[in-house]
Amino acid sequence: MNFLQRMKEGLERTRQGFMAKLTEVITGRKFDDSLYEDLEELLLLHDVGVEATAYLIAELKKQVKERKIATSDELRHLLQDIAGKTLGSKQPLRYREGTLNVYLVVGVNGVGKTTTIGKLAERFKKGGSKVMVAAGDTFRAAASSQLQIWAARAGVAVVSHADGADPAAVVFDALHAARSRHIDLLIIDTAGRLHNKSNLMQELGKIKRIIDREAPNALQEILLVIDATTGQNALVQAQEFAQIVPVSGIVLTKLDGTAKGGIVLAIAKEQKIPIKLIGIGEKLADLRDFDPQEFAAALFAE
Ligand SMILES: Nc1nc2c(ncn2[C@@H]2O[C@H](COP(=O)(O)OP(=O)(O)OP(=O)(O)O)[C@@H](O)[C@H]2O)c(=O)[nH]1
Ligand SMILES: [Mg+2]
Repeated sequence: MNFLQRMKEGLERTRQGFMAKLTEVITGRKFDDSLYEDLEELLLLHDVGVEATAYLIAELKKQVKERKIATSDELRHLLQDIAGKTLGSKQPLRYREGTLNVYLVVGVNGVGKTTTIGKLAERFKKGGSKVMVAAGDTFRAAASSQLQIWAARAGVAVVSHADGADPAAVVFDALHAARSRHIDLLIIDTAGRLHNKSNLMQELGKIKRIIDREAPNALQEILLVIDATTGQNALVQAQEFAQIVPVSGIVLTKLDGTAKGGIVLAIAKEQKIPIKLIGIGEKLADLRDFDPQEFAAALFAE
């Protein structure tokens, strides 16, 4: 199965929810206000968000005139085109050869942080990098053993302390171990923080300061993992985390589990932070570099 095919499958719920209704809404319709109202409602219903929806509808109206769009098929292609442009350009995960790369993975509980780390560890290990993971989630019992299972599967080193230990101390140790063992990539897991718990957010700030201090020359990515099934709340999470640490990329997981894949458009339009990875399933290959054009194509393809 090729890449696009798998992507289409991963987005099947959204495709069936959103795209099926889109076809229903536009087929055989006159391009008048009532059509645009129905389209607007459809977009909002699928978590495209207020800002992105307003933008898409305005662009659609404008370009329908300019390009003299006449059929519903042309309209669908135009919408795909506009959606693709709204998603912006591809911004892959940064990685620099010959230095230490540090990925700090943050996000509320259950979004898929540890799973994402496991998949990234395996991907980079397979690519020839020396990878280490750090169990910075000392808050939840069994969190570090879950990470250890992933690390064992990927065949990478892991640094962990006892449950309840200071996560900053784990990170400190991991950074030193990474340096002495000439690690290329250190990926740090963190607790599933509740964004309204200021003490936990402060802890995250402390971890960030330790990385800055102990590995000033490392390439850093701070990845915020968001569960696509949480809908508009995803935007709130992004804002709150971004206030504590300089989030450099979003990982949007569980797109396979929702009909509301439109959240991708909302994030792209309302967040300055680029989506770098998306999760469309449980397999290793289901953690994808986010490619806006490929995504739009998979979403709108018939
Ligand atoms: N369907 C699907 N499931 C996913 C995806 N990513 C993660 N999951 C599942 O989501 C669940 C939670 O994943 P974890 O990696 O444990 O989440 P976490 O953020 O580390 O959770 P805490 O450690 O409790 O904060 C697991 O059952 C994963 O298999 C995805 O892209 N698609
Ligand atoms: Mg976890």
